[in-house]
Amino acid sequence: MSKAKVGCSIKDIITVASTKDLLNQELAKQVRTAYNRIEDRGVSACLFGSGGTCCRICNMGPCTVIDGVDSMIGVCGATASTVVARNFARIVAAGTAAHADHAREMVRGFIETAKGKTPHDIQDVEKLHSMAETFGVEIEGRDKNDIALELGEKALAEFGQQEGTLSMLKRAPEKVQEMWKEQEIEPRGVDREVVEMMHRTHMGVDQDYKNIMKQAARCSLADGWGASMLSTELTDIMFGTPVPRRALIDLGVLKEDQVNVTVHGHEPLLAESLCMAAEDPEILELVKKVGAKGINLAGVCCTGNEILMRRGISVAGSFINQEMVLATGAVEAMVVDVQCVMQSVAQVVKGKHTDIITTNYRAKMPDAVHMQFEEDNPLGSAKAILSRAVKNYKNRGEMYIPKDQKFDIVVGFSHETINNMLGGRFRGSYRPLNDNIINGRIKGVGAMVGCEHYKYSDDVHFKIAVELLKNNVLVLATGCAAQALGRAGLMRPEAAAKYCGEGLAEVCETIGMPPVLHVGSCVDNSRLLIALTAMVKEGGLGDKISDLPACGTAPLWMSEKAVAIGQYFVSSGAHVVFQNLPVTGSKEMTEYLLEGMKDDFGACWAVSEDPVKIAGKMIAAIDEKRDLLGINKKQDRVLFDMEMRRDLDAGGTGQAVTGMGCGHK
Ligand code: SF4
Ligand code: MSK
Repeated sequence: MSKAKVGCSIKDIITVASTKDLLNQELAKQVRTAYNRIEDRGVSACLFGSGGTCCRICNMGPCTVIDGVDSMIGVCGATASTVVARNFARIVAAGTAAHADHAREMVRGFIETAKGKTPHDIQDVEKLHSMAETFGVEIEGRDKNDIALELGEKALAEFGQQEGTLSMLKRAPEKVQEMWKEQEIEPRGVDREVVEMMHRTHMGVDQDYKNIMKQAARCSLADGWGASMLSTELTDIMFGTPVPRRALIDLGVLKEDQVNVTVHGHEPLLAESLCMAAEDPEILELVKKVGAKGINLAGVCCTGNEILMRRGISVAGSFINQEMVLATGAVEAMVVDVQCVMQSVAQVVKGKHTDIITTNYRAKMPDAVHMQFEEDNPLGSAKAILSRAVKNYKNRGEMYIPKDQKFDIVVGFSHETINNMLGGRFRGSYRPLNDNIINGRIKGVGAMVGCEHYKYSDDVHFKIAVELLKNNVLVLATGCAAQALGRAGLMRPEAAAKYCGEGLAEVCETIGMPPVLHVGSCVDNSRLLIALTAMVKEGGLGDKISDLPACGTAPLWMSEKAVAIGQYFVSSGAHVVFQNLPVTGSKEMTEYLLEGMKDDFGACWAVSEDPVKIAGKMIAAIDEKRDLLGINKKQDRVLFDMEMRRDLDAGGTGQAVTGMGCGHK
């Protein structure tokens, strides 16, 4: 596969047409981007860093350790396995901390909303009641805001909880809960697991790689089933659970005659407030005054996914496009909060009219404008930010928008959408999915999640997805991976006929769904845990997540969050394939991650650099589960006759298809 080598031409690894087009323009040639920096970096990656064997956790080091070489252990005697495990576990802790801090902000916003102190509302009462049940909050005869307030306070308390277990764990299949108990990895409190992980990886504490990894597993579960799931669910309750919508993606969503404001980061409180402020008469008046035809909000990265899923707002670009979005010269402001914002964005806009506006005291950067998002005045903050952006419009100079580059996508596949789409609004069910997996029309489910980066060609996600679809594996996608697949045209119902094997194509065409379902942001990987749990509970595919013919990948992982996500999937029983892991410096750790974890959690990690091989490993893992379930027999092709279609449609499936037309922007 194409891989960026030091000193090679990075253009070899760019396949996204809008990026190619823009980089060929004089305007874009004036800015330095990650593509230039990759080309210019004069040193190759450190082998100790790549293999996880560089330890700098005490001042007797840094120590570079070589596995099996006695003279190359740490000054303190730490072996390669200990060093690699500590480094890996700290990645999991950092990823968990990022999701947890995001989740805490959402819970605090949820509480403020329940108190009536924000312009938001409790929108999904059904989900509110279900979450209340999980947290033991009484709902009978109570106002929705009362319930929400008690729920929010109980949820917030679980971040600092010291004893017991997190309430959300009860949502997992019983056998999975039993496994966690047996392995002693049930998280007690969200923050506690991160703190304990950092303590145990401090110099001279936990020096048994398996014991370190046990805490890494517990920490990751505090992320997936604790923080992330909490964030997703409370965000849905506040801003609405996603339903299918049509939208657009890629640089072409920017508009020449409008004020373009891009929102980048992760926490949707800011983005939702900006969406509301963009409709405010005062702002619209200001827009008119500067001679623009409107205000065009567009998403970047996971904030983009949040407002895409809930509002159908177009996405200008994913992680690797953040500099490209600005290089167009057409953006009046990029408003950012936390995570995945490259420091270079402030340099890309130097000399341009564009403002980079940081909004969170936790995330400032040099050369950006800081406008604190005030939690007790979200609309006021959002209006102040937009006013500044609108005023910039008059100063717009040279610009280039690759106009033809925008692609139709259908998004909004929350667990509830999948449930209703398959089983019908009134008797939502995963039965049709399970049945189609059992009868072989669908081989299994592949989750494609996580980030992108600049080391490999940017069509890796597409290549993996095409292999999976051809082999009748339904793809569920989140994060920047989802955006890459949307940009590649796989999130349109028509893609089913072009890319899927016969069985999957038939199911997609009958239901009218795309073969790749956009499930949300990186926090929303928790929706995948919910979907896997629903498949187990529906019956016929075993009684644990590890029994399911399902497998995940985050091929172009960049962020520490992706490793936390990978680990919580493995700790829950779902096999995952990554492109690489920083554990190769220890034979024991490599063997434990790639094999041994299976004995403990029923699933393990796998690695491969090549996209086709990644897909092959996922398919092999799915086939192995099908064999164990006894459902891997070759099925005769059965065409859906009218009666079968009626069966599917009786539950409202057809409605779900036609219902997908909403919200086209
Ligand atoms: Fe070196 Fe041990 Fe200190 Fe790590 S903890 S830097 S291996 S002496
Ligand atoms: S934004 S974590 S690059 S998915 Fe969630 Fe994208 Fe990965 Fe950031």
